[in-house]
Amino acid sequence: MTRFFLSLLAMTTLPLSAYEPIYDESEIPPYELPPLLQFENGDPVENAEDWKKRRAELVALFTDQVYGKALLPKPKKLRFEIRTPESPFLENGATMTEVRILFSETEPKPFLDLLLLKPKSETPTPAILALNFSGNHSIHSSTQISLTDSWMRSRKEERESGAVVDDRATDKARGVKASRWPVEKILESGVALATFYYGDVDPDFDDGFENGIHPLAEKPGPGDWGSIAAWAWGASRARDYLEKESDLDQDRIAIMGHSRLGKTALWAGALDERFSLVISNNSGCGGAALSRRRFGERVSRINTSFPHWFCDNFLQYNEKESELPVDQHQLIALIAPRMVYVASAEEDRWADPKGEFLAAREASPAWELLEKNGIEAEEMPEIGKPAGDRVRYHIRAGKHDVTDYDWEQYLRAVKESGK
Ligand code: GTR
Repeated sequence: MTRFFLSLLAMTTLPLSAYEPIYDESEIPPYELPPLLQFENGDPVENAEDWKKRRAELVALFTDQVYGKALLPKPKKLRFEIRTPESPFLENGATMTEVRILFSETEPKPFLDLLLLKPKSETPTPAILALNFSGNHSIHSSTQISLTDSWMRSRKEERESGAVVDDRATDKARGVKASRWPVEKILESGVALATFYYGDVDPDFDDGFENGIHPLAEKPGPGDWGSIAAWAWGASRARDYLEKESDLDQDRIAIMGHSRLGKTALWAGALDERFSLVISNNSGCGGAALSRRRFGERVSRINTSFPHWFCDNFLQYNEKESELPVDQHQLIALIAPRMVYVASAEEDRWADPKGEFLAAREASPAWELLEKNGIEAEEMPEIGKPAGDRVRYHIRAGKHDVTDYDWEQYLRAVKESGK
């Protein structure tokens, strides 16, 4: 079936208006999670050698049934064009560099514009690569940062304020998302920040995969990439560039994303073992939350609102979560023995905070098998009290968002990550 037909089917079977989320624990139907430390043939997974093979099985299942296979390899010749050479940024000796990462060996498009902010330091620093929703210019009001010129998604407010005109960002969009990006605090803590606009890689609307990086690849089939896998592929290309930066501590580079970009961070970090820490901020359904709990947003709803995010095979599991061969604790486990941070917000019921906690906890046996500590606690921690070691979790007060509190925890975690 074509992607178009399948998404139509998803829409006709479940109109958005008829969707009723479960928000009451007593209404969650009984479920059983697919086992983590057991091969698909039923044999037990007992040691680090076994885990390598089990990990490969799980990567194959998530690729084929959930996110889809990336149809582009790592380009043989990735071109890096320095658009703004390293120059002073803000105070305290920090610097800014802008790099265009070109995906075609010959053409000027498609590309991803990476913004890299580095603190002053005599020694290589840890770094966080974080995907952004609204362009690099949206994270801080500094006019030094170039305005993104890719297609920009917009809400009514952004069109009314003139921040987005004809699907392009304007100067009024500078710093519009600054509350989610405490740039000064990040740099003062001695951590570098790299970021790119996810729409450079694949504009976030269902267009039959005509734009972004898709023209470089063949048309996706039912087990091939949706947008999350495409954004994750882009994050790995940004990581390719960061490898060249001797000012960064290559053993301590995290990937971070919020919401749909938290789902992306998890998938990118699961596949790309160069990320020492993977941060999922309020990622919810298709991210850190267990699909089988069916709490808040569930598979049928996400596939209806966003049919382009996952591969077409995933549409088969609308209202049939128990038939999924995997669940999201197994996605988190793919990050072992590196570090993972799953964060929830108390009022973000749509993303199922408890389902995010349970997935992180149920992933922890993978760390224990590899002689590291995950989350031992059975119960969810209190608000504002992070739990766990190499698998870490917090729930903070407030809504679906990224706050200074979240960043403070991530800055501490990236420093502790590494071998
Ligand atoms: C919501 C979606 C969530 C989450 C969020 C976002 O509409 O239902 O899964 O991804 O968007 O990314 O902002």
